[in-house]
Amino acid sequence: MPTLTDIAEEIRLAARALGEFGAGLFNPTVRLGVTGLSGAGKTVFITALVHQLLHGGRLPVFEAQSGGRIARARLEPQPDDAVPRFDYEAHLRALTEERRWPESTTRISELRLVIEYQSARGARNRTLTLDIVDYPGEWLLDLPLLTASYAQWSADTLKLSRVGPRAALAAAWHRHLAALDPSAPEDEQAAREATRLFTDYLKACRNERYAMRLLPPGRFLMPGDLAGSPALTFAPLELPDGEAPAGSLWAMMERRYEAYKNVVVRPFYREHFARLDRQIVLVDALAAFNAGPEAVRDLEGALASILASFRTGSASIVSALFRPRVDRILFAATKADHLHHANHDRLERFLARTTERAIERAKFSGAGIDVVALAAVRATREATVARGRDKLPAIIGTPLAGETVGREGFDGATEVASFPGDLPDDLASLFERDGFTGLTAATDTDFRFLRFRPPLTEPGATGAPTLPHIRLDRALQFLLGDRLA
Ligand SMILES: Nc1nc2c(ncn2[C@@H]2O[C@H](COP(=O)(O)OP(=O)(O)OP(=O)(O)O)[C@@H](O)[C@H]2O)c(=O)[nH]1
Ligand SMILES: [Mg+2]
Repeated sequence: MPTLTDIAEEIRLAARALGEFGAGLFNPTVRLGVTGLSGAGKTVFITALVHQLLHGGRLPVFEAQSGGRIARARLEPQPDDAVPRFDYEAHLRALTEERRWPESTTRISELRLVIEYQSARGARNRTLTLDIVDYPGEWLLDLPLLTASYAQWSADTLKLSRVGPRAALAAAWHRHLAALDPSAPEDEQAAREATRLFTDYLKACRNERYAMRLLPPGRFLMPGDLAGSPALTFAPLELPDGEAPAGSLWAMMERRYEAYKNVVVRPFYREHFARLDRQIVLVDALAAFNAGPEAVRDLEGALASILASFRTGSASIVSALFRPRVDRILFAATKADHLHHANHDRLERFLARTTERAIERAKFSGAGIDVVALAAVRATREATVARGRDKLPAIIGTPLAGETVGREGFDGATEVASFPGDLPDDLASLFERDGFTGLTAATDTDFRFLRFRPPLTEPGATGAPTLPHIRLDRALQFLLGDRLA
C-alpha cells in the first residue's frame, strides 16, 4: 500500500523527470555514470577524459574530436546542489605536477562539461551538456537487495560464504552464528557482534589476496556518514521457515535490513542511478588475474549483478517511472598499460567473454553493450630489450617509491624495463580452478606486480600537459559518438 509520503515522492520525481525532459529538448544533455569497485580507476578515468576534451587531446577514433568538429569544451557549475563536485583540478594537479595518483575517493561526485560542436552534416553549431557522475560500484551491487527479502538474502549470503576460499574467511563469523538463536529475544549486543564479524568477513574477502568483489551490502565496506547506525547494524541469520516471532532477534534484523533498503539503497537509486543515460563500468581485471580463478569467477558474478541492475525490462525492481534509461553500457578493463600491446586484444577478449557469460547469467537485454581494454593515463612506454640472445618485449616506467622486486627497492625516480608476461592464449583457463596461476612470466625477474608513477608530461598545443592514454578514444566514441554526430 503506498503511503501519502510515497505518493508525494512519486509526484516530486515525476515532476523532476518532466523538467529534465523539457530542459533536454532545448539543451541536449547526457548523464554519464562512471562506476567500478574501489581502485578500479574511476577518478583517473574521469580526470583524463575531461582533460582530453578540454584541451583537444589526440583521440583518433573519437570522430567528433579527430574530425575537428569540437569547437570548444568548458566546465560549468554542476546542477545538483547536494552532490559534491568532482575535484578535477586537484586530481589533474596530482597527476601532472606531482606525478602521483589521486587519493582514493569514497563518495559520489559530479562534474558538468559543456561541449560546443558542429554536427557532422551541416555547419550548425550545437552544444551538448555532459554530466559525469562518479559513484562507487559497491553501491550498485546493493540494487538486487531491493527485490530480495531478508530471509532470501540471508540464505544466499550464507550459501556463498560456505564455498571456496570464502569459507575459511567466514569461519569466525560462522562460529558466532551457530551460537545465535534467531527466535530469542532481540539483543543489541548480539546484533552488533554479528555485524562486526560479518563485516570483517566481507573485508577479508575484499583484500588483495582474494580480490573478491561480490559483496553486498555495499555500505558495510563504504559506510560514509551512516557508520554505526541501526540501518547498518544487521547480518544474515540461519533461519527456519516461517515468520519472525515478534520481538525476536530475527525480527530486529529483518527490520533493519528493510531500513537499509529504505534509507540507503532506494534514495541512491532514485536520485542518481535512475537518471543516468550512459554508463561505463571500470574493471581491474589484472588484479583478479593476479588473485587467481576464484577471483576471476567472482568478477563474472559481480558483472552479472551489475547488469541485473541495468535490466530495463524488469518492472520488479522499481515502478516503471524509475527504470534506468541507460541505453549504452561499456565495460572497460583499466590499467592496460601494465601489459605489452600484444596483450591488449587478449585482455579485451577476456572481458568480452566474461561479459557474455554475465549477460547470459543475468538474462540481460536492453542496452547496447561493448567492451574495451584501456589505460586512461598511460604510465609506461614499450621497448624491446635484449636478454642474452633473446629479444623480449618490455614496458618501461618509473615504479612508485617503495615498490620492490626481490631485494631491489625503488626510489620513485628511476625508470626500469619490466617484462610483464603474457595472458594465456586459452582464455577458458582463466576461470578454472587449477588452470591458471598468474600471467606466464617472461623471465624469472618479472616485474609484473609493479605499480608505476604517472608519466612525465610535456606541454601540448594549448600549453596544457598532454596525457598519453590507450584506447580512451574508443571508449569516448562508444559513449558519446552518436550524440555528437
Ligand atoms: N598504470 C595505470 N594505473 C592506473 C590507471 N588508472 C588507475 N590506476 C591505478 O589505480 C589506482 C586507483 O585509481 P583511482 O582512479 O583512484 O580508482 P577509483 O576507482 O577512483 O578508486 P576509489 O576512489 O578508491 O573508489 C591509482 O592510484 C593507480 O595506481 C591507469 O590508467 N594506468
Ligand atoms: Mg576515486
